[in-house]
Amino acid sequence: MLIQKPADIRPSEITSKENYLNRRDFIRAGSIAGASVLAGPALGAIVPDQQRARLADVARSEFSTIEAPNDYEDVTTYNNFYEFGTGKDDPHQNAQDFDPRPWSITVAGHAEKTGTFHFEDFIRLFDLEERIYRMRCVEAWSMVIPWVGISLADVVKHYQPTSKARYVAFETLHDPVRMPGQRRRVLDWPYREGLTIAEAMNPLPILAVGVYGETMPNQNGAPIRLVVPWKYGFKGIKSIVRINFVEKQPQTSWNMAAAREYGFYANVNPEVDHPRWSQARERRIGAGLFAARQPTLMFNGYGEQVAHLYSGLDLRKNY
Ligand SMILES: Nc1nc2c(c(=O)[nH]1)N[C@H]1C(S)=C(S)[C@@H](COP(=O)(O)O)O[C@H]1N2
Ligand SMILES: [Mo]
Repeated sequence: MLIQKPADIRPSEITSKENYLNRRDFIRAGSIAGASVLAGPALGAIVPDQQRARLADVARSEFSTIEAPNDYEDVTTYNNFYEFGTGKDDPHQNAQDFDPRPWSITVAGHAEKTGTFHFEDFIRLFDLEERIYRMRCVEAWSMVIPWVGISLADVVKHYQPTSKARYVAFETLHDPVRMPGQRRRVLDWPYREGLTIAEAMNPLPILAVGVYGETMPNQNGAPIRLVVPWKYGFKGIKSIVRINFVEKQPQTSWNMAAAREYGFYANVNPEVDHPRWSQARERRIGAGLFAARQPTLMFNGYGEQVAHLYSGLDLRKNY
């Protein structure tokens, strides 16, 4: 990392005004390849990506942690995105040529409003916010990531699910030409995830469209991905093309691959170990080679906001 950003300074205070766009420009910029609206010089020097643009007028949400975010390089070069390879550096290496625009999102199933929408039309109805969240991967590492996104609850309310809708299912783009990792059957593509309606209506989950005040880097799930901060990272499905309101608990990729290891709920829980490793502690990326692993918190520290969703549920059985 060339420049270490001090904690708790908004990206907007670091980056020069020229790099800012108004919201209309941001939306337009996304569709112009090689637009002149590049990341600030320091960021551009690390990860050149012609398509990134600043997201303007983004207020920080009260749900943000005051913990120091991981630096930009960690967030954008240490990734899990099997559509672009199974290594940590693969997504950053192999997703550079992925072009996430134009993009459309289909909303289907038990809802009053359904249809297929251009990405820009889909997000423009909702307020963008910055949400700095802890992310705990099931592999026992963690980061703090400054996302920019829209509230999933707002999206769900807008489409008006009917009483038949008990779950929301999400799907990633399935296109082995554009996502070369899908040519190997490491998972049953497309990547699939889901939440209960109550989880989706909680104020914490977001559909993220950026990090560090910029449009989403490809390797982080461009142009739009789910973030559910109290669940293991694999629930945060990337590059979403389909949102489906369903009656039955949907099949989810990691659960289909290894049900004993990855449950549908996947709430962060230091007391329920993965069959092959302990979940009691985590390695904070960027903390340094000799830093001690830190304790993992129940619900990743978001219990106050979400524990009520699971009252009466045996979290050992419903892992
Ligand atoms: N489509 C898709 N979404 C995905 C994954 C994936 O392989 N494919 N990996 C998941 C896992 S295991 C984690 S930890 C997070 C990582 O998000 P990040 O790379 O933006 O930190 O994305 C999740 N979303
Ligand atoms: Mo993960």
